[in-house]
Amino acid sequence: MSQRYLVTSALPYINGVKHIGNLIGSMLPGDVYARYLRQEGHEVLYVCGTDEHGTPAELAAQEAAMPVEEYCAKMYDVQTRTYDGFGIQFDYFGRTSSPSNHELTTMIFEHLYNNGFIEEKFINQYYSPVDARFLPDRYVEGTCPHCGYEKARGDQCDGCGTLLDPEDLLNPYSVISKSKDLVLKQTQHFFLNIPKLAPDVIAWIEQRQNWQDIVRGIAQKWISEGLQSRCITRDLKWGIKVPKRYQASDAEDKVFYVWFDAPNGYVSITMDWAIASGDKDAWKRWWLPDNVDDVFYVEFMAKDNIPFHTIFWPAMLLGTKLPFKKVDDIKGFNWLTYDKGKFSTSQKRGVFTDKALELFPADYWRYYLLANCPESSDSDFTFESFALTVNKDLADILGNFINRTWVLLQKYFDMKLPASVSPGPKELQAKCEKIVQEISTLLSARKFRQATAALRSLWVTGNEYITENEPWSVLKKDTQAGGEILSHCVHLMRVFAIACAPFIPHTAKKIADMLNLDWEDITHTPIAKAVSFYRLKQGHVLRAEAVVFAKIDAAQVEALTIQYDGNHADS
Ligand code: B3M
Ligand code: ZN
Repeated sequence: MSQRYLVTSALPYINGVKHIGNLIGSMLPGDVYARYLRQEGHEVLYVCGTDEHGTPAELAAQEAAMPVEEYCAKMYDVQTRTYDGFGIQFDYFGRTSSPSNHELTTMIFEHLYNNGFIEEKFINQYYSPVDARFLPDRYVEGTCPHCGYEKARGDQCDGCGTLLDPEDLLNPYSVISKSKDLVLKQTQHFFLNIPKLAPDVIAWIEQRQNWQDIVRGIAQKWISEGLQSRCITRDLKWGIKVPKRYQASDAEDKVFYVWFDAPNGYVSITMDWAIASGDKDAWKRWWLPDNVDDVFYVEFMAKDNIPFHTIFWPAMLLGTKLPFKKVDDIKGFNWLTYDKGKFSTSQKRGVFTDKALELFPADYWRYYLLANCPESSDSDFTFESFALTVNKDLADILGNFINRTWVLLQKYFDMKLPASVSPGPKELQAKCEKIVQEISTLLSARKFRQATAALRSLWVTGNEYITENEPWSVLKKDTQAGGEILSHCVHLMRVFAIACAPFIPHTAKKIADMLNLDWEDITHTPIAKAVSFYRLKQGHVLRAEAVVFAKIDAAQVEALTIQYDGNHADS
């Protein structure tokens, strides 16, 4: 198939380091999928970047006592380095504050305006005399009228998840000064006329029967609750400015609402990738292809982002009347909870991505998170279950198999492959063939939890083979026969490296190094073809240094559980 694949992960907010739940809810599965497709030989473009506008960015910069541009530049670097540490292989990791996104978002607004999908309204908005400014979204907090949660934000209630307008809040106060002296003042704003776009959006969604239930369900819910016009401008300094010529002369300066510019970021980041790769028009092949079916576009995100990607952004794109590529499939994720509760930045509850990498190697996290991916329901992180998974699957199964093979090769064969055996005993081969097919099918269907379980069963198969055949005993009597068993194990390790590559690439690379094999070759062999048609030659030189998985002991689990429970904020 000549289809090319466009992959995006929800753009992480700039306001701080993300926790491991954010990682498994978008970027990590996006990476596994993109790596899998590249390995299959497909042309892939995987883009992501920081979402830098809106009140969260302004407020976080204020808290850090930094100018917002500087704060964003710093956090962009921090996030870039962190994802790199996890081995997330973006083709480009950009920023929504880039000039290209300013231009693109302005262009999209103008098309929507000219096509009659933008309404201008004068609305009442909270103004804080103490702060001498309007208070958009998160600058106002108060009590949720639906659930009574007392720290509901002006845009959404964290207690019950309902989307709110600041005026819905009871007992509102300014987040900046805590002042309750707020007055409603009239000011001009622009709205995206979603009701007018609704027939097109609904017809478009109707063609998306392949979407997974959680995604269709959330989209249908928004539609059945009645699509309403949404305000797309805000009274903020930081953001993409609404062109002056559209603003009433007495209006305060407005910028676009963060959700109006963030999704355009997928396109503008691709434009920045194109510029960096030396062909500034290369983005058009992905977003304005001659034939939309030449590109298969998959988005990865957590469930709270689904309404914006199924309705709001498609409505914007449809309203431009430009032939933009729109999403083919959305992979939505439930929540990863932390010890049965929420991750919390302010309370330092849970493991954040920068700390995670200081604690354990990236592949421990990748493997654990994929094995426990919150796909069909929420899943819960505890250090206890983390240690159990690492110790059992990585150390006892995969590590033990590799270790036993390597010790014997060193002892009896001076790290040279004893025999040219391939593809291995019939039964073992058949078993492995079946599993690699399964892994490949599951990855292609974007079922990460099951795919990881299948990967594990491949390691189990290897481990059972070596346990049942006892090369350590055979070698004492028959070097030839023992050498053959070990050679089958080496062959299996190559299969492991190929199958592991999208999931735990650092480990896969180490195994390839042990086998003295070319990494390029490993990452260009489709997983389903890992078993057959390969022959390592007798005498092939192997490398002594082996991959090790250090076990996590009970004392360490206890210490970490206490350290990250949110009651030890100095950790
Ligand atoms: N930044 C929300 C989030 O990080 C938002 C996603 C934007 S995707 C265009 O969950
Ligand atoms: Zn609520």
